[in-house]
Amino acid sequence: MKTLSSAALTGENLSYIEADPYPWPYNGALRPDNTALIIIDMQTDFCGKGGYVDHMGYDLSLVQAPIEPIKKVLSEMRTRGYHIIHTREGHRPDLADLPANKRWRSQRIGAGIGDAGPCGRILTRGEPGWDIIPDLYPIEGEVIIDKPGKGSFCATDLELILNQKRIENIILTGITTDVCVSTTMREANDRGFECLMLEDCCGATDYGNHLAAIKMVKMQGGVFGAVSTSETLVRHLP
Ligand code: C5J
Repeated sequence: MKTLSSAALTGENLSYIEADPYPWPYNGALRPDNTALIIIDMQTDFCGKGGYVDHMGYDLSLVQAPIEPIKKVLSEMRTRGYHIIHTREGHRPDLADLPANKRWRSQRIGAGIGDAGPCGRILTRGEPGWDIIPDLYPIEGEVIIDKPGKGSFCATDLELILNQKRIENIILTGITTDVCVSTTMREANDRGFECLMLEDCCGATDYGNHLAAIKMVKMQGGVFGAVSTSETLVRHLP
């Protein structure tokens, strides 16, 4: 049987997304069966009123900006049969998986993980604030990864699931660009996955950090992968 990698080598059936610093994916092997959209931490705690990020006093408009672009990409990729994966950062109700230093740091800035807030206990599994916002809520059949840390591979079964589904390419969206999206992209890149970040589908609590995180992906010829936009992706998606 002919594999897609051999198709790429012989120049057959290649599909690329216009991206910086190279047309993505590197081998042109872009198909619904080998490509996943990962939507990272689009939870009320990270972009909603009364959530964790709001508690910390950040401008919510920065982390809400990607909602509409992600909605468009999600709808297109769902329709075309791509794999869709959602993640949620949060901790067990007994906080057994919450490192003491992470708890201490959150309490120090008045947004203690596990403490009560207007959306329930902050970043605690099962609470209203911890769940994914209604606009981007997963549908039947989509994978949800619950993670205790920033990276989506740490202490989760994400790698096993990607391998079982024969996924080679990952399109990254969500919040925050400089923390959970960036950490996940780095973890995925080191595991051999070909990664694309959609810049308008990401947001950070600090706009300068958002731009810096995007810039870091593109250095050294695309050290972690490539960067594109929702509009470009939708235009080129096979
Ligand atoms: C943070 C995240 N910033 N989803 N989490 O704590 O980026």
